[in-house]
Amino acid sequence: MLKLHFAPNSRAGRIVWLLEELDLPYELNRMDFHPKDLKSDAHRARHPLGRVPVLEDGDVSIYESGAIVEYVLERHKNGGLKPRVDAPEYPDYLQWFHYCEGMVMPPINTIVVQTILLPPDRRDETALSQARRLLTKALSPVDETLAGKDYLIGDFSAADIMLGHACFMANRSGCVTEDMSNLKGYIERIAARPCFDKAIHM
Ligand SMILES: N[C@@H](CCC(=O)N[C@@H](CS)C(=O)NCC(=O)O)C(=O)O
Repeated sequence: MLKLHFAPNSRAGRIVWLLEELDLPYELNRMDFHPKDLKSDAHRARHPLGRVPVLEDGDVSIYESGAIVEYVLERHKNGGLKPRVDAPEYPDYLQWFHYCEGMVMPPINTIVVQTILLPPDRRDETALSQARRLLTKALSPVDETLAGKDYLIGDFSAADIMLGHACFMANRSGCVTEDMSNLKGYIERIAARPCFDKAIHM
């Protein structure tokens, strides 16, 4: 049985969402998003930085949300969520899958650090407003690619599990501007998926 090490309001939600969409059974180790759990010796043995998500599958233990998504699709996929390698959508699928951690999450990380993790007296307003601007800029091509499409490559795919989750988080931080109407609609479609709703409220 797959075992997911999870904390609420984190990227671990992506893996819950994936496993629910694929209808795969899994066990959840629910931790608090707090150093007492994430930085414990037990969790550092699974992830050297004490982060989530981590997935265990028999003798396999793997971290990095994108790697976990690919691992699950290749070893356990239940009929899809990614185009074939020779499909015309495949390059776009790869691009948007990796755009998530490569371009969208770095400014989100800074926003979380500067608004939640650091104590108020150590926060840096300049770093925060730079990150907000950068995030809005990074979302602009996502808004453009969604013109006339429900999902990033047309049909729902694992690229939406990665980048759609990041877009939902970006919207919560107020960085999706009103003129990004394609992206606003996309986030509504993502939020309306029952498996996403389950993952985000877990
Ligand atoms: N690139 C990694 C990032 C993992 C990561 O930073 N996870 C955050 C939650 S979203 C975390 O565990 N933070 C706890 C901490 O920094 O102490 C991934 O995609 O899995």
